[in-house]
Amino acid sequence: MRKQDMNRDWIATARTLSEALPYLQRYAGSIVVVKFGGNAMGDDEAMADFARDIVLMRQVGVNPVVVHGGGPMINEMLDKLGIESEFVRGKRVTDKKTVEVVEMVLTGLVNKRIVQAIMDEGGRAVGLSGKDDDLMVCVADDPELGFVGKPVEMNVQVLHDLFAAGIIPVIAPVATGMNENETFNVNGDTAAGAIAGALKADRLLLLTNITGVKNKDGEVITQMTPTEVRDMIADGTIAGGMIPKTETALQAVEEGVRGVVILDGRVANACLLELFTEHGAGSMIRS
Ligand code: X2W
Repeated sequence: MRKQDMNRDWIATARTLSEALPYLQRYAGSIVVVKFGGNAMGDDEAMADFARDIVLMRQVGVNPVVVHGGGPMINEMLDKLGIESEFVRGKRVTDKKTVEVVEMVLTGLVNKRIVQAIMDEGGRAVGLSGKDDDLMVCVADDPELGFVGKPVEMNVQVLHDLFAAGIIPVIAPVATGMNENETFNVNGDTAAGAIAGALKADRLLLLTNITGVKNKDGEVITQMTPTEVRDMIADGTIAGGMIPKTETALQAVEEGVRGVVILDGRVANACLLELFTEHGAGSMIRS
């Protein structure tokens, strides 16, 4: 009895692998940028699951790039230090003291936690921020927001060098400016979109804590064109925090990313479900 059950399991596993072949072939050699938001990061076990998916992608010949957020972790540290911060149109108003905390939390705690998780799963990861090799150079996004950066110049050669070496880049959304000694806090989605655009990535996966873009009846829409997204923003179907996400997606598609998917990162194996199965996950935006 026990033996039969085991046989069934293994046969199903083998079939699953076999069915993945066309998807593995489609994505071999491609570039997939994964935005891992602070809200999508769970406990250590969920982090290990995410890391295993990323290592698996690399193992089957995909070039994954992880761009992370960490908003909740920044909030926690600002609270501890008694520094208040507010959000305007989804972005943190960032003064000099705040940008120091943002840089410490993102490039230190959060970035290294992800690098370590990938290493623990047997991959090779290197953590960097937009400052490293001038990867992402910014100007001030809006005077009202202080040191919040808008990417204006991307230098992605370092990422190609890491791909060639089989190393997974893990990027914190902190950037350098045009002037000496400037540090900018960049929204994680904005940074991921700019990096995916500069790489002309095959996919940008925006992992968050919602199941996707919903229509007026609250159902997740699985496929959308940029025109449909613009119409849904105009008529208010897309609102709140989904606006910056979909705007990032539109810009990325305009810059040559083949498809952007907004999906729930808390679902087990979300990245694999999207890339390597017919099922897919979340909402895909492509022309
Ligand atoms: C974000 C950077 C982190 C981030 C912040 O300070 O919270 C701005 O708002 P999530 O977890 O992806 O939200 N920067 C300018 O984007 O984190």
